[in-house]
Amino acid sequence: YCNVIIDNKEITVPEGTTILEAAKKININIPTLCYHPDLSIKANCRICSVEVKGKNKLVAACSTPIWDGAKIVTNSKLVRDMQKGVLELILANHPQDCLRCIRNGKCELQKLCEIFHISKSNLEDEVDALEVDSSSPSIVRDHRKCIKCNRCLEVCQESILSHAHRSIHYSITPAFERKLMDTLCVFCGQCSSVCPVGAIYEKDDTQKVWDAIHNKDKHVIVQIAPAVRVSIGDEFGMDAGKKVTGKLVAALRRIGFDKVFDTDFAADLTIMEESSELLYRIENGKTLPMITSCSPGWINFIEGNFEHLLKYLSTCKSPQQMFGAISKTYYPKIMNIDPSSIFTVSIMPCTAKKYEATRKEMNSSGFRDIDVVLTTREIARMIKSSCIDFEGIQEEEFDTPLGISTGAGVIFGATGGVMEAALRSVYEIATGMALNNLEFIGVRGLEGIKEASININGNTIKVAVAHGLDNAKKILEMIDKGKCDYTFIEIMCCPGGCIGGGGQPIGTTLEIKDKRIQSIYKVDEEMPIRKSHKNPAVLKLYEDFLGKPLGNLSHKLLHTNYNP
Ligand code: HC0
Repeated sequence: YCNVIIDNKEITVPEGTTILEAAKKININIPTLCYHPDLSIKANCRICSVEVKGKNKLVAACSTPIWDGAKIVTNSKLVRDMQKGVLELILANHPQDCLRCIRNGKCELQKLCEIFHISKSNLEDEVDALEVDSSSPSIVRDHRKCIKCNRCLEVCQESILSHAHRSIHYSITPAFERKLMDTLCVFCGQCSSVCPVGAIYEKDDTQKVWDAIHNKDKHVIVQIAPAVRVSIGDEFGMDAGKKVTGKLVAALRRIGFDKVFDTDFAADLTIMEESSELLYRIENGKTLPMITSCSPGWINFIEGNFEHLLKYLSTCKSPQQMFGAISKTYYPKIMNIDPSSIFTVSIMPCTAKKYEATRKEMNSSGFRDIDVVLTTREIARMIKSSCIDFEGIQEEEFDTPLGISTGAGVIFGATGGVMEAALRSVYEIATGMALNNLEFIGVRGLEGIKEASININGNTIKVAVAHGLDNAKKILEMIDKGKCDYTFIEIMCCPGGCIGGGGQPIGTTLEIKDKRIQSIYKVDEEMPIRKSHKNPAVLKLYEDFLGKPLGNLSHKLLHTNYNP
């Protein structure tokens, strides 16, 4: 242990504790910028410098382990001059157009400037005239705003970003300064959720939605992804993980959507198709293992890097796209509406979903499955700009029938959820017996690769769940080497699954992800129906329209194939 004094306060901390961590324990806030609790320590911005008392020496608090007998001062003149100097240097190379920036009010640099009363750099303006990269439908890179903290580079699952040039021309960029669309970027958006400023952000599609809502000829419907209901509360200062489904439904109606539906309905539909596909493959000796296909970042990854393994993917479209296809066919039929007037919006925790919706093959109904995808952050902006008191708004129910769902649908939002939902149905469909214990604990939690097995009609089916592309790669390499004995595999691109998607509120950490996961399982527990194949609205959809899972119409509308 080390006995130390920080700003005249004594504290004892275990050896190895950094100065930043020790200060936090006694509620002393040291400013940080490149530091992020879930990423490695870089110490390259130096804004967290503190003074070693009596030595006239500054050290970086984020990276320096405290030592026994240390006397640290966090607010001396030396420290304050250093902090202001760092901020002025950054500002000298940063556009000062905060009102026009997407991160206005949520920018860590802006916050620090406010704290230190810095409104303008006294240094000469050196902002580079770099072009904004808006080549992808998911993410925008505005290099001029980059403060070179390296968070994006570190969180990038595909190592798309790297260092280039030296001195004042130093930059973080894809190799050869390519545009994102010309790289193997999977558009997961993790970079955008850790960027402390507005240098990487979700492509804002909110105006398209406002235009549709204000167009009297459009019938505008919206679906809410499983993971958004336990995350959007963060945007309104509510407790992390708080379930706010009813408030979100109410807020979307206030904004002007004609109907508010649930992606969980389509998740149940996906389970019907995916379970049937799995059983068909098992019973007919077709390609196994079968791998889930609902995470678009994951699909981009396998298409870009392992095209020879595409045959292992389920042919099911994701729930987002299944919802879209149904919203342009079955829904207008039962509502007696012209399908060309329907405008379908998705609220997703994910930036890659924007890309998925633009894929050329996602229009088998004759219309685009999905017209616009908004991330959690974008819909929060729409709610705020509608002056809605989100925390105070009275909860409302989803519209029917595309708002009816089960507990199996909602757990899609956490890693392992698709697998658990599938197993609940596969077992009952294949054996005709009731499954008593619905909770497959083995596939829950944040471990990188999880395994479980289930006995179906005397055969043991081994399954696996992976999240994050490093883990996905391990699974693919096992398959490639013929060393994979799994029958069914769930893969989600983002660490933690969709609750940790790249379009989720800024400030998402591991701790917050964990709270969202717990909340999602609680929602499942409280649902009256917890198995997808018992969803009455899905059963009626088959009875009145689709026929049966894997039938001709299902194939046309709900399945797809993948491109290398
Ligand atoms: Fe997900 Fe989904 S669970 S990918 O994470 O499967 O984005 O929340 O909406 O489509 O349902 C995201 C979340 C979805 C889809 C569903 C799946």
